Amino acid sequence: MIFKSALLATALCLSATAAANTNAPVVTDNDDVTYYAQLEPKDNTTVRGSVTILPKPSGVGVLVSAHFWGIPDNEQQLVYHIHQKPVPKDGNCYSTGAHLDPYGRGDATPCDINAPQTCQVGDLSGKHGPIWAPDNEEFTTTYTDWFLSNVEGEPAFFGNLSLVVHAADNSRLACGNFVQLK
Ligand SMILES: *[C@@H]1O[C@H](CO)[C@@H](O)[C@H](O)[C@H]1NC(C)=O
Ligand SMILES: *[C@@H]1O[C@H](CO)[C@@H](O)[C@H](O)[C@H]1NC(C)=O
Ligand SMILES: [Cu+2]
Repeated sequence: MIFKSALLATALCLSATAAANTNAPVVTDNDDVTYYAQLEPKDNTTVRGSVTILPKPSGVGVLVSAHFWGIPDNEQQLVYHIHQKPVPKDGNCYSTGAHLDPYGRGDATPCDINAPQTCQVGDLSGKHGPIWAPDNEEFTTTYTDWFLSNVEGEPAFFGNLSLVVHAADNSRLACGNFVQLK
């Protein structure tokens, strides 16, 4: 009897874990390592740039520093994400899969910038704002993200994945892989 209810409790627990809309937990055990992703130059876009993800002294969260340039002067916002697969040798940004989404939130509802824990972990522009450069074709930002992990094997680990920049129509403009700097 005891065994049976333990099994039942485990099953209930598992189904709760698998349910959609699980909030991303704050990552508190990040390592002292830096990752960097540079967009591979593409002939059909002027967009270039990189994202550097640095450790914070506390190990709680990570510091994201993004720099993009060559942004078309058409007053449209670009978005950028960490995607769930690396860019293959042929450089095709459409081979990088969907967003890093370890808690199974899905794409159905847009990310609420005021509740970033409810967003897909890889949705950097959803959580922190789009690429927006109406005047000078260049955009720089730095922020803390609480939900990314730089520790291999953790659900929110991004170090073997890719950065993808999309146009306003969601087409994939440019992409590049994360590499560890130290
Ligand atoms: C990235 O590393 C994680 C381990 O943290 C592994 O589970 C996953 O399969 C790797 N992803 C790819 C696309 O190699
Ligand atoms: C850029 O070129 C690639 C390869 O030819 C193509 O797959 C992609 O759709 C193009 N992107 C845009 C925004 O035109
Ligand atoms: Cu994307």
